[in-house]
Amino acid sequence: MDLTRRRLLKWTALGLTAGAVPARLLAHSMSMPAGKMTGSALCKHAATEPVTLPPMLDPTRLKAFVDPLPIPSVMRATHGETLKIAMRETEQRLHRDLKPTRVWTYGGSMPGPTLEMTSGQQLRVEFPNDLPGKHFLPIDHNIHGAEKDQPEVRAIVHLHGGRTPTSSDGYPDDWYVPGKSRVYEYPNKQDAATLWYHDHAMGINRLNIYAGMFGLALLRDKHEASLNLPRGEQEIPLVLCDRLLTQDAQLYYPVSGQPDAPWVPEVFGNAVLVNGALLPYLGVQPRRYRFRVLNTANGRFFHLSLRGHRPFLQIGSDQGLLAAPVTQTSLLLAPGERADLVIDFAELGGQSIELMNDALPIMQFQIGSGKANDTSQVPAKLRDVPRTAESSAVKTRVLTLDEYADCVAEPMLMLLDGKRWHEPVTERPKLGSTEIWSFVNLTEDTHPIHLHLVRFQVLDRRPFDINTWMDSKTVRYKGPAQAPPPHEQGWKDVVQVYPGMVTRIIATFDGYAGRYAWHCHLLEHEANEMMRPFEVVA
Ligand SMILES: [Cu+2]
Repeated sequence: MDLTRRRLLKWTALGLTAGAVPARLLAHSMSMPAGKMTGSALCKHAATEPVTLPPMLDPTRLKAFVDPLPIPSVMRATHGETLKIAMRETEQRLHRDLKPTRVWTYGGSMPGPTLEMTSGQQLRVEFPNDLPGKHFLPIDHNIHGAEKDQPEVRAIVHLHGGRTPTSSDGYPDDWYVPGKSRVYEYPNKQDAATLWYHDHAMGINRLNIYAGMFGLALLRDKHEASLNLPRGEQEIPLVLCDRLLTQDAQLYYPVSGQPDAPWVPEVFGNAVLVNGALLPYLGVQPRRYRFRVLNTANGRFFHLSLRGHRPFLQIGSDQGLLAAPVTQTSLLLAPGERADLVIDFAELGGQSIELMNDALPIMQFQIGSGKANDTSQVPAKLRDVPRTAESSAVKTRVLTLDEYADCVAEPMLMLLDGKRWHEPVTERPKLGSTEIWSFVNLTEDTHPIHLHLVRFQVLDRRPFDINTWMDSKTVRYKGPAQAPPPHEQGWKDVVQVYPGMVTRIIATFDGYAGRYAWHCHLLEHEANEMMRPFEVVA
């Protein structure tokens, strides 16, 4: 039995959902671009031993919908004061019948507190690193930035989706150790959007985020407030992630079986958490609710629907409101992406309905009986989202997404444009200029690509011939360009770059000059080394 097959069985034995996981793992047994990697480096995984797993939790044996959905606490700076949120280890109960789980948090809970921010008003947040000196998840010292001579525990906060000066953007090399602290300044000179904050420390943020270091940040503006969307108790965050939990309800981070190189290409859990809870319920009234949905998973795409494929409205995406609401019956949310949804429970009084990920429920809405006086609205026009004209772009960059497998077809490295993080900066857009970035995906995976600093629009996706690219580095299209669906026509900061396609985005690099990161938001890819710097030059 070859290794890929063996690992696949191992993962399946963990009770992972049928279908999605094996397909994605299998997708990795692909050929590598010829001539890029040769010699013994290719055989880094050849000596892999079977991994002895601790006994794992079977979440299907837990009683579902007995815990109320936790709502993260809210922090706002009403008088311009500096907020303080310490990174620290704690224990958190993920389900009524489970022992508490060790987690690393912002402010003592996973997710951390929701930051409430106002467009145009600067927010200052101090994030002291009060984490322990030792990591409790397996560091791979072969990963760039996580070498043996580096401190084990390092952290830096990135406000995902924020238009932030580079000094406060959480540049991955800019980490600090336990006992140190830093104040971040968020000018918030941007439209209302569902942002989030998470760790970005070089080489280990996949572990820090897995440990629990993420939280929501809701940026509001006057226009959005004028729309009379559901608000207050009818506006609910849904922060989604999956985790591998042991029978003792502790986080398990999978390893390769190579003790010196424990990195694995993707991580999928046996338990889906909503706001840090396993199979919670939310009591609602028979009226409209607005849900701010965020996928913070390391590797899992959530394929969300309501049971029975009951329709709901999508009103926003990563960077705020869409131009108009879109009726959806399901939604595929990649790691890093956000969706702003409105669900109307008016016809469901006295009933319950589950939020599903594929065929599995992840939480339940329990709708009260009687009538609710709902004065909220979802206007047919939400805001202007003018399309950025292709003709306004001064430059088009063609950038490849690459994956390199070892001698036993195990993925061992992913790159952007064939380059590693530490190589010289090659993307240097001029401040205020508009560019098209054209992602040529040479792998067999969808990669959610995220650019810091900017918001962008998806232009199109178009199938291309990979063999022609391999032979001559030219794009030969095999079919017509496909416009993004309506829910992807708003402002975005993560784009799902499909296999076999060229995906084009258009962005104006305004805001601040300086060095930023762009990367795949599958955290294991990002770590090894699907992340590159770019520099906005004044
Ligand atoms: Cu990726």
